[in-house]
Amino acid sequence: MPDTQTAPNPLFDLTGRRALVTGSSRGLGLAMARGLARAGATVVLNGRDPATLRTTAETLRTEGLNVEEAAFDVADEEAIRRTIPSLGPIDILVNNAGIHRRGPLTDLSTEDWDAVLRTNLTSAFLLGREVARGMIERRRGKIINTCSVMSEVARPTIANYAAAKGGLKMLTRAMAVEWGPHNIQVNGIGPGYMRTELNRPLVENPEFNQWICGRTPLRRWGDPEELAGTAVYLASPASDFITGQVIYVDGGILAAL
Ligand code: GCO
Repeated sequence: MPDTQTAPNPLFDLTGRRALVTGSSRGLGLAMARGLARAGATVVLNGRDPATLRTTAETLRTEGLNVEEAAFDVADEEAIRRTIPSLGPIDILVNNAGIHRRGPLTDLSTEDWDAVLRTNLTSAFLLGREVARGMIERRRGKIINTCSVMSEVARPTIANYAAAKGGLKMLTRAMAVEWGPHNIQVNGIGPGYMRTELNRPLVENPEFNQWICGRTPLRRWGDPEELAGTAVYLASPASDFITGQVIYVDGGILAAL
């Protein structure tokens, strides 16, 4: 009789699965990558800078986790076409890479608009299209798109980001509808205000910090590690009948007026 106290719960066991997590050198992507690896997956880390990616990979390896490295720009279609086939079968794709280029809409440059849409939205299409081909052949796959509370609401100075994250919510549903017959589940994770490098200017702004904590029912910023459980859930057999959904990990901010 197996020792049920220590055996991983098969509902959440990712042993033998290979996951690609984009933008996983740091922040939300690193937290989700660590969670998936702790659940047994071999995780392919991604970032644009090979040196930063190597440092992160070595840290996770010292924790006894199985990780590989794939440095490429998720906005670069040719790099995607070249790299994805070399990674071996990908069972779990987490489209997490994202950037911010904040500024008033009337002053927003077309370059800043295009850069955010390409990295935060188009990349999920490019990677999803490439990775789904293998998932369709194997008749099994999990795709998780990092959406945002900005998939539902907006605030001034982030129109490009909100448009991209709103689009990513609908791309999640479109992927779910199109690839569901192939037993591929596609869902989104919608972080609330999390303590990340991208948000450091906001966390360190006393007025913004007070506003966000006041608007958030749990009265605090989230920690990136608080996304890991939802990522493992959506990557595991526990969510095999869930697709086309976005789970918000937001401290309740979307529930509040
Ligand atoms: C901002 C923040 C948000 C959060 C996150 C919320 O400028 O308002 O950076 O975009 O990072 O996306 O889900």
